[in-house]
Amino acid sequence: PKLRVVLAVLLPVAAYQSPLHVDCSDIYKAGSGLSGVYTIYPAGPTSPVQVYCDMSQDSVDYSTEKWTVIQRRQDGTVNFYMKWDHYKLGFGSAAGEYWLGLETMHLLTQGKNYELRVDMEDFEGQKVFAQYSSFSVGPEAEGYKLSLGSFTKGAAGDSLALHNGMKFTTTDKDQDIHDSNCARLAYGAFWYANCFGANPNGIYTWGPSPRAAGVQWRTFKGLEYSLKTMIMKIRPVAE
Ligand SMILES: [Ca+2]
Repeated sequence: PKLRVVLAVLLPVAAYQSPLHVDCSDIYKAGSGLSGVYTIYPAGPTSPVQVYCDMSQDSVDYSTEKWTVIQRRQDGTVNFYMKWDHYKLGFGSAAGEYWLGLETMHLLTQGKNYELRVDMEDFEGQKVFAQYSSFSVGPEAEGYKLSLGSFTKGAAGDSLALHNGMKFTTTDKDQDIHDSNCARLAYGAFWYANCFGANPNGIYTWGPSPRAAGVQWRTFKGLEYSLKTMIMKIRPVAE
């Protein structure tokens, strides 16, 4: 009899499907206010994705940021010179360096309106960022095309403008507008044009880099300097 009472209490709870968190903003709303690795479900309950949530405070108004990190370079421990399938599905570790994956980025940005911020730091400790009013990634059938809003702020300057509207290119899938393959020329993978102003997924080469193949942001340190950190993160535009 006691068991029956317990079941009667528990069953309605078990039958209730807890809401699935789609991004770090949802996780924050559910009560988790700390930065760290969380599981999100952009494609539903059968497809969990590990992600790093940046819940740090805004330096101006002290509001919590709720950023979902989609790309992170910080120490060169993960090889980013990868092919299409890896960029489609994601690779690396949410606790360290990683690429979230184009399919997940597409699903996320199809569901909500996001803004983009790119944080970066050089090897002398100088930290800057670049922020954009919107960020979305189209479906694979359209080459995971990048749609970027206007540059809104940041001392890093705008190095992504020429990437807006471009399809994604990897060493084994050339969708750029250059005669050759920009992913091979720049040792990376990105929404290359002819070829790039930013190369976030380039080779990690610890500072001065004689050729344009490093982790670069042209309007910050030029195309012969590979940055120490590069972090791309998104959050829903004020709801
Ligand atoms: Ca090409």
